This record gives sequence, structure tokens and C-alpha cells, in this order.
Amino acid sequence: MLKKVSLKYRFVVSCAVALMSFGMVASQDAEPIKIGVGVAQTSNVALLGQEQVIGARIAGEYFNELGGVNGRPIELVFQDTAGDEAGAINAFQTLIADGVVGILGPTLSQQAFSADPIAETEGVPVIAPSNTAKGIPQIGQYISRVSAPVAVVAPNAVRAALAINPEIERVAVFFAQNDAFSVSETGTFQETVVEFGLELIEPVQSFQTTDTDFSSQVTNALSGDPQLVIVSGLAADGGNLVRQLREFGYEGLIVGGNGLNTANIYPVCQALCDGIIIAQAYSYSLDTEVNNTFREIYKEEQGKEPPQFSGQAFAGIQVFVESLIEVDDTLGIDNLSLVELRTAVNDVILSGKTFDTPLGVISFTEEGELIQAEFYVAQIQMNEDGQTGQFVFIEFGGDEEEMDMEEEATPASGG
Ligand code: 1QQ
Repeated sequence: MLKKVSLKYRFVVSCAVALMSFGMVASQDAEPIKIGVGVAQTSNVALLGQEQVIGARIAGEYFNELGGVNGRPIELVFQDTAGDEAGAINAFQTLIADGVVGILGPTLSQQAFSADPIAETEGVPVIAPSNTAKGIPQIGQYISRVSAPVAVVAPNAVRAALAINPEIERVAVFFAQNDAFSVSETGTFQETVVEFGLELIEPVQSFQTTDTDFSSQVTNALSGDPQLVIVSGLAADGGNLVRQLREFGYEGLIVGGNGLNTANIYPVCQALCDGIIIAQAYSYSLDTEVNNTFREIYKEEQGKEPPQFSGQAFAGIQVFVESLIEVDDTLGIDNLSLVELRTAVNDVILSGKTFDTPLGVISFTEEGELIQAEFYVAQIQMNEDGQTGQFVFIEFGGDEEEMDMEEEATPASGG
């Protein structure tokens, strides 16, 4: 009996040693490298942030199984930002003091404009997992994003709406005026409407992300008899606005912006979520090894297809891990202080290195802007129960030529 156990033990140990020498598993003994994840786990913004936590966690486990950083495990340190600027600042300060090499976060652009400057001052690389407003990478040298800007992504939703209904002429636009992303996105949507020769119904309707009653804005907008309504807000307000548009009798197409880009709006607008068109920077059906693996793990765990915010969070962690590996291969992590390591990781991110992520092959400009080639559009299809549904990918009427891949794949200059 004793002999058996020791043989088995020896077999396990020698396998582990063999795997480690091939860099296939992260050693349990080596000190982990900390990566901060500062996103919204509470507040209304958690409707978006929850999906980021899942994507980041799956990435952490996956890359540790692959060997972490040349055998050294990574440790994700999660810090809740909640939904406002103060929460994000607090979370960033806590993570930086805890010694993370970089931070994936925060959830909202509105939070990034306040929290990112803190990381910038401390020389801590930030990868924005979902900050799509104009001007995010320009916050500083240490700020980059895996979330394609609204200027690149949002117009595709209007293209899709026109492909579904070429008769659209009049468009009503709503936006949350207290949210930086919504202000940026509505700018892109309004330019797109004009560019496509459609009539923008004036005045454009504004609201607050804390609003729950949109009846006066809805009444005003519907008096202009729109055939398309475009909403830039966040999940709770945006979902309620969609619901009220339908309750007031609007039957035309609705485009929702990135803030409505989650199945977590189903409980808000329920059956009336049906048909919302939302541009996507991720598709679970991208047929690459890394995405198929991510999709499989996600589906196994969550029982549904992975959404964009999870895919982007996974990609952000991947960029940190693969940049750390490059730093280790070239400079040796053990030779660097934490301050030096943070800068070295940032240098790799901004070096033009490519990363084969679930978003496709991505890289970053020297400024930290994302270079990504593939974009999509989905439409929400609610099931008969009015509680469950799915994002169905649809044609968005831009053939390769029309899309001008050159332009789409190059960093978007603004929103
Ligand atoms: C931003 C966004 C959010 C809606 C994503 C969660 O795109 O704040 O920039």
C-alpha cells in the first residue's frame, strides 16, 4: 500500500516537473504576479461589470493553466469600483497600493476620465476593457484599451437598421447627458444619421442615467414621427427608455448603444427588448482556437454564449499576460523593480506587438488606441416567456468595400 502511494506520488511529481519545464503549468510555489481588475461589481453599472468579472476570471484561470508567465502564476485582484467616479478612484488607489503590475478597468468612460489619471501619475498601465468614448487613450501614456471606440463601432448599427428598413427617413436620438460615453456615442450617431442623408429630428432628447420616467422625452420625440430611434445610455435607463417607447406605441426600429449591450437588460424591458439592434466588437462565432476555447469554457460555465464585455475582459487579461511573458523573455522579470516592470509591460503593449485574442488579432498604436479588424451587429430576440432571449448576429449592409477595412482597422481618431 505504502509503495503504491509513493509510486503514484512520484508519478504525479515527475509529471508536474515535466509540465513545468515545458512551461505548461504555473508553479504553485512561485510568487504570483498581481493584475488588478477594477470594474463595477455593484450599483446599476454592475449590469455591465458582472460580465467583465466573468471574462477576466476565465482568462486568469486559462492563462495560469497554460503556465502563467513562464511558470509563474498570475493572481487577479478584484476591486469593486461601483458605478461612479469616486468608487473607481478608490479602487484604483487600492489596487496600486497592493502592488498590481497593471489594471483592467474601469467599466465606464465616465469613471476612466477620473480614475485613469491616478494610474498615469503612478506609472501603472491601464487597459480599458469597455471605455469607448473619444479621448480615452489620450488620457495618458499608460492608458490603452481593448474596447474599440464608438466612432468605429456605432455606425454599423445604423447601417444594419437601414439594411432592415431602407425606407427610414426620420430618426429620433436620445442620450444620457451625465455620462461621458453616452455623450461621445450620441455625437457619432448624430453624425452618422446626417452622413447617411437621414433627417435628425430636432431637438435631440436628453436624460440622466438615474432617470426612470422618460414620458416627456418620448412624447416629444414621437411627435416627429421617427422610423428609427437611437438610444445612447446605460443598461437600466436605456432598458426603461426602450420599454416606454414601446408602451407609448412606437413600432419602428430601435438602435441601442454599447450601454445596452448586455442580456442584463432583459429584466428591464422584458418582451419589449425584442428587436433592439446593437453594434458589437466581439462575436462568439469567430472561428479561432483561442475564441473557440474561450467560448467553450464560458458556455460550459454560464450556459449561454459569451457576450462582448466578457470577450473584451478576457482579451485585456491576455494582453497583460502575454506582455509580461515578453518582458520576462527579454529583460527577466526578476531583474526589475515593480516600478520598472510596470513601465516595461506598458512599453510592450504599445510596441505594436500583436495579440491573438477572442476579439481577433489586435494590437495598439503608440498612443494606446486599439487596432482591430472585425466588427459585427446583433439584434435582440426575446423568447416567448419575455424573460430570456439571445443576441442574434445580423448583416449590417456593409460589404467589405463599403466598410473600408483599412479605415476600420486603423485606430479610430475620434468619436
Ligand atoms: C463606456 C462604455 C460603456 C457603456 C461600457 C460598459 O462603452 O463607458 O465607454
